[in-house]
Amino acid sequence: MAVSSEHPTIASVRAKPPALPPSSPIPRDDLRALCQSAGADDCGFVAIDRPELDDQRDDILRFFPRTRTLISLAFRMNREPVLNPARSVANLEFHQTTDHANAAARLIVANLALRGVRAVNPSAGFPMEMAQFPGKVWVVSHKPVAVAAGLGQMGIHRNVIHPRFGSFIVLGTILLDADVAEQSRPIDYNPCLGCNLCVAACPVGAISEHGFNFASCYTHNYREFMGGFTDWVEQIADSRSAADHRARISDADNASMWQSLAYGPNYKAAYCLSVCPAGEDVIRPFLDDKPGFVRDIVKPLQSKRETIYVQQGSDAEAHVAKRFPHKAIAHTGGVLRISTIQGLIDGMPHVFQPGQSEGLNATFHFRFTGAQSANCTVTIRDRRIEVRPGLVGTPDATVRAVGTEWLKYLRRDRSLLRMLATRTLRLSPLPRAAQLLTAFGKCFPR
Ligand code: B12
Ligand code: SF4
Repeated sequence: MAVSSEHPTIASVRAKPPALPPSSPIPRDDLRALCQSAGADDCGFVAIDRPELDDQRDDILRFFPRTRTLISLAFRMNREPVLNPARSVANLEFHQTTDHANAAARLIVANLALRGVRAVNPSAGFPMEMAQFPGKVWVVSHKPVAVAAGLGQMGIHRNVIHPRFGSFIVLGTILLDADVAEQSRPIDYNPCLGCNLCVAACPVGAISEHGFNFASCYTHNYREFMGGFTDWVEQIADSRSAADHRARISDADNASMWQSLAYGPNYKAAYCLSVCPAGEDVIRPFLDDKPGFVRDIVKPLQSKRETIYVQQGSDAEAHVAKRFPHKAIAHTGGVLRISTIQGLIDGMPHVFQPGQSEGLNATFHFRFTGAQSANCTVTIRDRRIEVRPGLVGTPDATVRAVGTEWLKYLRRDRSLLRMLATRTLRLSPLPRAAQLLTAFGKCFPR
């Protein structure tokens, strides 16, 4: 391609000295001042080669190959709106703080560009990379970066708790093509108090001694996002008439979806954050009067009359029925669609239902053949699941299936249980395998 050096743009640029990237590391205090002036409430700096980034370094470098340092940013949310039972109020605070985080990150990147430093600002929350849905749609996992950058530690509710601001923060990350003179290090204690108020407040029981139940939280809290939205669309497609549609979805649910589409998606809960008393700036009311704190902050969320979205046969459904009988239960369709056999294998720990697995202690070998061939070993024991690649040890049951056929069934029915009940699989040893696999299927509800 012949480009004339006489072109006015080229001539003008050549006439000026180039904006050189800094040859020495950026002083930490300079960068901190820049982040604060842009609106960040706290920040920290982590080099790309730090071990805390091992499991996401490849993804980050694929996205921005020049990354040498990550800036982690924390933005404080106003606490009173977040803990208010009115979802319209709490969601406004989440959305506005997230907008503020994105605007501040953008400003920092613009300022770095003026200094000759190339940098990018992945979004704090949405939008994300939906071409990768239902896989990992986020560009950077902000939480591990924040922990490495000394902005807090993960609490029992699996959110980062800042030593001062507590759980009431939105996180952001900036990737930059420069070194920073002094890196940040993790704080040496966890601000989480172990009070378990998050466990008590979560309407779907997503936080327990078995860890974080991703499927329970995602099905209810994200009813109006991604998979929940797709289910809503499918309900419309399946409706035979307006009356049939009305029987499936209430007017309030339709209006809520409209509101989400018009004004930004509404989270249904976030109660785990609302009730968290941790953090120096936050803890005082809890320290002064614990019963009063529970009465004023936890109880209104627990006693709120609202609809809870669950999958049929899930731990969440059992939890709502037992702990919150005054809350209405609505069944959703499958909100986590499986599109590849590898996705099925990777996704098993995220959709596993510890409660439904009670009494099942067995090891399964899965041998998928054909276009999507893969082997894996799944062990379910004491309400925990372990998924290992390859065929390990002696199984209690083996499933042999053509991968693409398996997917076809899953796409149609979206029920692992029904899939396992079909006779298209070759199981061994029969009939014990069939019995064990029926129990296995219950751990992954529709
Ligand atoms: C995926 C995601 C979720 C998922 C999973 C939550 C989770 N605990 O990770 C869902 C949809 C359930 C969710 C819910 C919420 N989230 Co969210 N979420 C994210 C996101 C996009 C990535 C999280 C992540 O890094 N996960 C991976 C590892 C690091 O986390 P983990 O706990 O070890 O992994 C769990 C899950 O992520 C899941 N998982 C891990 N890998 C994979 C891969 C795939 C393909 C899938 C499907 C799942 C999955 O399994 C693990 C255990 O259950 C970040 C934004 C970002 N770009 O970082 C926000 C973020 C973590 N969320 C945030 C918030 C505020 C919330 C909500 C309060 C939203 C709301 N208003 O209701 C709730 C709180 C629920 C909770 N107790 O965690 C904040 C947390 C701030 C903080 N103080 O730490 C973040 C950082 C957004 C932000 N910019 O501030 N979220
Ligand atoms: S509510 Fe209590 S247990 Fe849960 S994260 Fe906060 S301090 Fe930890």
